[in-house]
Amino acid sequence: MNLALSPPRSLALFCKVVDNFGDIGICWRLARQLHQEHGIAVTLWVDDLTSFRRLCPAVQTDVDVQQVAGVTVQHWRDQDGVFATCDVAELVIEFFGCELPPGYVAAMAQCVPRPVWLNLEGLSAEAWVEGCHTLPSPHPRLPITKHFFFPGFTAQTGGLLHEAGLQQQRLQFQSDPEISRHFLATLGVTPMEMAALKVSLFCYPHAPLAALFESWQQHGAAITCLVPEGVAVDAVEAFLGERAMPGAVRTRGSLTVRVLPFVAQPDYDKLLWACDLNVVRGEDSFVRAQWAGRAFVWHIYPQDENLHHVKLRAFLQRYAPASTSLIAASLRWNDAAHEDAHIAQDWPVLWQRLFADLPAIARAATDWQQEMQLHGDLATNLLKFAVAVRSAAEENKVQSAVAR
Ligand code: TRH
Repeated sequence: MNLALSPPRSLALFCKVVDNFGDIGICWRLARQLHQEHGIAVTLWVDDLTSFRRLCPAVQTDVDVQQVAGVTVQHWRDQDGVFATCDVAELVIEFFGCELPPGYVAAMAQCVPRPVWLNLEGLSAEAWVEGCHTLPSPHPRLPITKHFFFPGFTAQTGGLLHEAGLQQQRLQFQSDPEISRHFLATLGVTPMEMAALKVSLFCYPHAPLAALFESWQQHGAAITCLVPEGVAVDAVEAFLGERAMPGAVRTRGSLTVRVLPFVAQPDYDKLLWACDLNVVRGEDSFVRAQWAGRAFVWHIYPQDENLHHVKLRAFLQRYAPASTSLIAASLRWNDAAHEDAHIAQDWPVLWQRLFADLPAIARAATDWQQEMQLHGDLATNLLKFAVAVRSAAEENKVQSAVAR
């Protein structure tokens, strides 16, 4: 068998948790998928086991090396360490430009053949991504090249993370209201709260939550807002008038706010599937909301000089299900509507319009999912690219030998 033409059998995925849960959320999802669906021996190097445990309760925080769902989880403590070539995986991924331990890179450079080295970047709908996807970046001193790999929304990018059975699981869940009711009941949601319009809320603390809660109180029809523990704590506590612990609940006007436990990652999907509208943030929950087939409003991760507004607009332009009401609410929610005089409506009107459009947005979301799936899933695309890099390296070796 020509190894250069077969997918790598081992992977080392390096993840530094910059903040919150997205870094480890994405890496854990990718690690699991590459192991479970592609049979790869995966080692996930992660520096923050406490954050990891929030979304995967099986993780132990005081262990250096552990097996979780078939993946080797290695606590990444520092940049030190001397590594041998036998320590190096066939595929090495650094997430979001996190710097690999220098000793590991030195060992990579000594391997024959060299491992495939990828930098997995953040998700953006901006056009420049297509031009940068798969670009090589030779190491300044060592004979090894890293390639950039970008997730994205077009065929010229790496696509989106998407597990093989995901749509089937979701459709099964959504086709039987009893499954959803049972799931919500395990989180403490009452039948009366379930009967209302259900919204899950996952946003950053700077979101204009007071204005949102105020509008929803005046909505007329009942709204249940389900907030996992730890999300926008100050604003949630101001509404509740008590500590935002799981089980805390308060109704004012049309709006009931209930605090849920922060659930394990697979259950977070179910929460999205069970709600009529999802407010999501960052990168991973944003992608999961797209696969949920329900309307969502994205609270984008803030960046200097409002660069995130450019990213938000780039996405809204691409996202076919985005109705005028969804665009208006998304821009206002992210404080990005200054240039758009026509959407300077008051909050209650904005939300009323969006609520009226929810069924149509959910219908259009199915077409969007199908379009995204045409690009393949990120894990499979990444492996295909790794094979292409390996075979190109092999080809170069043959060419050089012939030339000699
Ligand atoms: O938590 P986030 O804001 O994470 C990130 C990071 O800030 C990162 O540095 C930045 O680069 C990125 O955003 C853009 O949002 P995100 O990406 O949605 O990740 C949240 C993860 O937490 C996701 O995997 C879903 C998971 N989750 C649960 O497992 N259970 C829960 O109850 C909730 C609310 C989320």
